Amino acid sequence: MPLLQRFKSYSPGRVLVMGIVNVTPDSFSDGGLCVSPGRALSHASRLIEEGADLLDIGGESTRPGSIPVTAEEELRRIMPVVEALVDMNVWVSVDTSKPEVMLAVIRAGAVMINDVNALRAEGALEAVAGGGVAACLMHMQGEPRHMQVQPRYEDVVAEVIDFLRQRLDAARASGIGNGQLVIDPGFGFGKTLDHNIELLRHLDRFADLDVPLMVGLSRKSMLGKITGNDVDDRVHPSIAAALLAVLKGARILRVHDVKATRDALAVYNAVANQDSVENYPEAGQSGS
Ligand code: HH2
Repeated sequence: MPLLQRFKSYSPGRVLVMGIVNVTPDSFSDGGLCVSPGRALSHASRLIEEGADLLDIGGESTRPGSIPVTAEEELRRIMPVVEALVDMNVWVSVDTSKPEVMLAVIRAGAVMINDVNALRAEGALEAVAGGGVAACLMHMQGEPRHMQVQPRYEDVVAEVIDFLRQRLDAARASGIGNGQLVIDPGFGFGKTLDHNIELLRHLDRFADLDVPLMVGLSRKSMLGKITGNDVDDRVHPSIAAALLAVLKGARILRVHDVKATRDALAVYNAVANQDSVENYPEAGQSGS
């Protein structure tokens, strides 16, 4: 069954919220928050209570300039968290580009591999196809260590779409079902502020690829550049960007701030999907 329809909460107009759990010391906005499995699990539980549909567990930062870690270190960080969340029946996605890590987390029960490298590592396509899980294919120019050094495009939207089309073809050719595929333009991954804004402005063009669109705009530096806000003060611009993305076709939002995103989506759904008024938490109350 296609990925999105496997969610209990699925309905055609519904947007899914993916909560971010970075089990890393150096992620750009929450590095160090979840360094131990215990802290990662209590953060994960909070995101589930706040309404996350699935969680994305990461053991290696991909922020600009970040230093790669070994597969062993990545697994040491994430495996206890992945296993505990699977035991709790949480839908787990794992943010990794390494086939060894993919194989281990798929064995442990992860339902999705979120790869900022779009399954380009040797053995990655086979790992996902063999595991029968979903995959998010993301666009990145260069690699994290140097990707923000003069990114260049003739036409950023066309080039990102073209790259994703090729990766979708490769994924399908390796046996990954079309219903298991998700794409992501990769905001901030080898892109200037102008490139990011251009992508967000034309996000509706990604509908041509005919698979669900995920976006990761949460707390990103492009929002800091636009507002002047530090990384710990980017909830409001993150919500604005997320809603703009939804209006242009995004179906999965990868976010740090689940409660704020859910609240914004409740307002969006009331208008766009004509949610029944009886479903609102305070429907019986009068007032402003
Ligand atoms: N952004 C980050 C990491 N993974 N995956 C997808 N599909 N899309 C994204 O935009 C994306 C991603 C970077 O954010 P974060 O995980 O918060 O930081 P870090 O890479 O420093 O751990």
